[in-house]
Amino acid sequence: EQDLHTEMLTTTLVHRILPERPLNSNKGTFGKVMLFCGSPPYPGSAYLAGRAAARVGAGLITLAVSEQMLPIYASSFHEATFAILPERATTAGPTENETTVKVRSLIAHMQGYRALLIGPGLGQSAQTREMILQLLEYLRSQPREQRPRLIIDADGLNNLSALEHWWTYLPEDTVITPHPGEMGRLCNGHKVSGGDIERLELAREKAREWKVTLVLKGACTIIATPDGKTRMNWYANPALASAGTGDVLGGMIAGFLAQGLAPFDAASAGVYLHVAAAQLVSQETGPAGLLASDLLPQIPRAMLLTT
Ligand code: NPW
Ligand code: AMP
Ligand code: MG
Repeated sequence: EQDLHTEMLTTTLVHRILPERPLNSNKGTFGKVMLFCGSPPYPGSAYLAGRAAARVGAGLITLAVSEQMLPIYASSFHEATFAILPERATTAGPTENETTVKVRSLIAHMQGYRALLIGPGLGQSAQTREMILQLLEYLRSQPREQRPRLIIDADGLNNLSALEHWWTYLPEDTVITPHPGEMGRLCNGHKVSGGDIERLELAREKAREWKVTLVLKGACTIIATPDGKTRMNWYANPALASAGTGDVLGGMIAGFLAQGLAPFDAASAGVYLHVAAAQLVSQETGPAGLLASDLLPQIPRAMLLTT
């Protein structure tokens, strides 16, 4: 018989999880987040995810962007720093291509970072896929304590789901955050259907099989770990059914990973506070018309309200 036990996300549980803010802290205390996100059709993704990571309290946010994209972010996100990935890179030898040079540059910038978010708005070009694979290979080669914790969302997942046994490319402790469309692609194109109990069982089974912390998004979001633990968030809010809200969630979870939360707790705090922030927006505006960016200033308030 299958074990359906699951823990509901509540204010009390999230309050217990949230990182402390010691009086004598500095930005290093709260960790650095690197984001490999955004591409010309989707610049907003990196902005939303990066600011969301900052809003949950991470110390420093760095966007890895091409020179071409830099002006967009530099003029809108003044607190961020940038890892500028060289375009038309001069290669050091015959075996090195432009992709390798970009990845090497990103890895050099990533030293000392505690979280890495790959995916929102990245697109699905051959070069992007190759960069992701090279980054994953690097992360897998590093000792656990010396590499950033990884979260993969959106096009990060779409680029992987085309590969057979895609999950074997991931380092340990990875968090993935598919919506049902992305989850279907990760499951060999099988559509994700059924009610919340079926989704809970699917999430539990796949988190075990793929050895990931799986955040299966939806009106009811389910979080499952490789060892069979699950949590659920019941606070549905249709205001969240709008573009860019998933990018905000990915950034929030990355921001909590940077503060040292374990993957299951980082995902739980992110999911709960994402909806809590949406409730604060909807108190003013109702169930329609939420802009993903409206969530951002409400995130610290939502955290305050858990105390
Ligand atoms: P349908 O149509 O509802 O039947 P895609 P995307 C399904 C970036 N963005 N329940 C849905 O099914 C992202 O980060 C950038 C059931 C449809 O088939 C990505 O990199 C923005 N089904 C990229 O754009 C703002 C659901 O999934 C498919 C479901 C593409 O991401 C927007 C749609 O998903 C966006 O975040 C649910 N709850 N949710 C920006 N401002 O820069 C989704 N589906 O094809 O993966 O497209 O999610 O828009
Ligand atoms: P994405 O599709 O990647 O932009 O992600 C959408 C985000 O909004 C996910 O975190 C979903 O769980 C959340 N979301 C969408 N619709 C609802 C809803 N009706 N109630 C609660 N959360 C929702
Ligand atoms: Mg998304």
